[in-house]
Amino acid sequence: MNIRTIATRPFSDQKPGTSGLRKKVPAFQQPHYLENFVQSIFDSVSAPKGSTLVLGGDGRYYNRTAIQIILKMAAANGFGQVLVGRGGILSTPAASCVIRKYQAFGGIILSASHNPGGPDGDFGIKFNGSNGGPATEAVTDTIFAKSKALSSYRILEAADVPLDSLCETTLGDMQVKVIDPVSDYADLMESLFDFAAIRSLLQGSFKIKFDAMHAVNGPYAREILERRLGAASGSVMNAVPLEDFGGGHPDPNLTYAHDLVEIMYGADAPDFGAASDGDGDRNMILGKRFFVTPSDSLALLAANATLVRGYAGGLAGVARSMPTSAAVDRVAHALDIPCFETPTGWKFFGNLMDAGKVTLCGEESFGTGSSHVREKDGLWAVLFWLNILAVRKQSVEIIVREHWARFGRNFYSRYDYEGLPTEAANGVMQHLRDSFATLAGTAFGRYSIQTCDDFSYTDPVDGSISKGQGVRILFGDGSRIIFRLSGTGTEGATLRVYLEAFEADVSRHPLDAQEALKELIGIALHVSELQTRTGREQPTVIT
Ligand code: VG1
Ligand code: CO
Repeated sequence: MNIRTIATRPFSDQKPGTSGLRKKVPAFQQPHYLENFVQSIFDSVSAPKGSTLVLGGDGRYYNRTAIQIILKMAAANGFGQVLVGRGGILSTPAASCVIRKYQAFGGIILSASHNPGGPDGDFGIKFNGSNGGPATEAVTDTIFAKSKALSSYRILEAADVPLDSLCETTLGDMQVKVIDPVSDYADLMESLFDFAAIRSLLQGSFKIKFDAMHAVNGPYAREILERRLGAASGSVMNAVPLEDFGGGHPDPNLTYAHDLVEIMYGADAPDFGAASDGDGDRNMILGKRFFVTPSDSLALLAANATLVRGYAGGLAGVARSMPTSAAVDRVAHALDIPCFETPTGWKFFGNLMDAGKVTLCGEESFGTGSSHVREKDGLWAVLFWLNILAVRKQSVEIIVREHWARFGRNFYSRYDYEGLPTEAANGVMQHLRDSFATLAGTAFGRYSIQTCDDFSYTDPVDGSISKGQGVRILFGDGSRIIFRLSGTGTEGATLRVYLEAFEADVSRHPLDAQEALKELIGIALHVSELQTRTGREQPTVIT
């Protein structure tokens, strides 16, 4: 066995963001760059000798190269076994499922999620612990500190390992086991949902369309929706994962999932449409010519959870990220269960789920999930909806409208300003923070500002504190404007503006969200001086 110790140099830019380290592919191709980060992970988590690691990614460009490097480094760092998805493929929720099912020490997931891929696109890497969830901030801080000081890494000198068939290979003292990336996950879904009821729904006149966006969920959706549930063949579109996602932006929203949106708003629209992102953890839910906001989707799943087998016993509690609308809070109140407000990013839900405090969680950014794994889960959300639809036998639109009539409607929208000069974006945030004192108590038309702050979170389980998680402008009637800088981009800065207004009056529920939020949008632009400070008149994307 030939283990080599290779000299590296510290890199200063390997700070994990909202979800792991994300950079352009050429950055990862720099000599020793990937290796530096991987060794920093191994040094930070100190796996006992002989531990099992799970490894896979969303199949984007550089996935295969990175997997071979990581396998050889795992062998040189004392792991006993690596479970790797066939072809190097594992969706993010499937990786979480496999870590938990086989009680692995942890896993490395290769993905830049919804960011475009290809030789000039993005790549990413993150570590998940034995609970199947993203490493906590304490761990990612340690990884970052090590990456800035590392002087060498260990790697086994060996030939590449075959990954395209289910087989076992030896790499030094380590076993590499290639596993079916879909079956464990599909079995888990079958244990949570009533597949017989969904199958009979899909075999009637009810039609669905699922857009895998040329990304990782294609094989999962084909197996679950078409094979196990009998949806008409062709119900899953763009089902073959491509290294560059067909040149698209694998982000399931009304802008980027345009193929699906055209179908769902077209003449002969199916009854239900859905899409997921690059690594399969996000979801967008559509009815016939009807869009369900992710915040409403979370609230609706919570309100209907007991209709679904895996959740029939009720929910321990729910959690949402701070910018996500408070629609789910109203459901939690009605159900008399706790509701937690966390910073953005799935890593903050892990402790709450491990402690049994919450069952469902979600984010406004098209992320929904539960304690069945420790990642958000795109197909799971689709199956949850289909199960509810199979039981309630009403359209998506009617179910949502009934929900609003009962709980009120939280109008919601997010404006993204992408690729801004970092200084200008920081300037907007600083200006807002400097304005807190003068803004509190100010009235704008029918809205008056009650308080402003920079969101800070104290984890109720381990007491850790996360500061600077987004500027909140809170109004007397529960409306909110939030400003936050993205932690997943790879070019300049992305400023997100989140807008929310509550409406109890049913006669105003049919209003278009942009119309209902017009006044708040005006206030947001005014108080932030966003347009003058960044020179941007319009957002890049509105969701
Ligand atoms: C974005 C979303 C956040 C999500 C994160 C990872 O982060 O806003 O809600 O958890 O992406 O999702 P940011 O920092 O850019 O706002 V994924 O599907 O990219 O792993
Ligand atoms: Co994702």
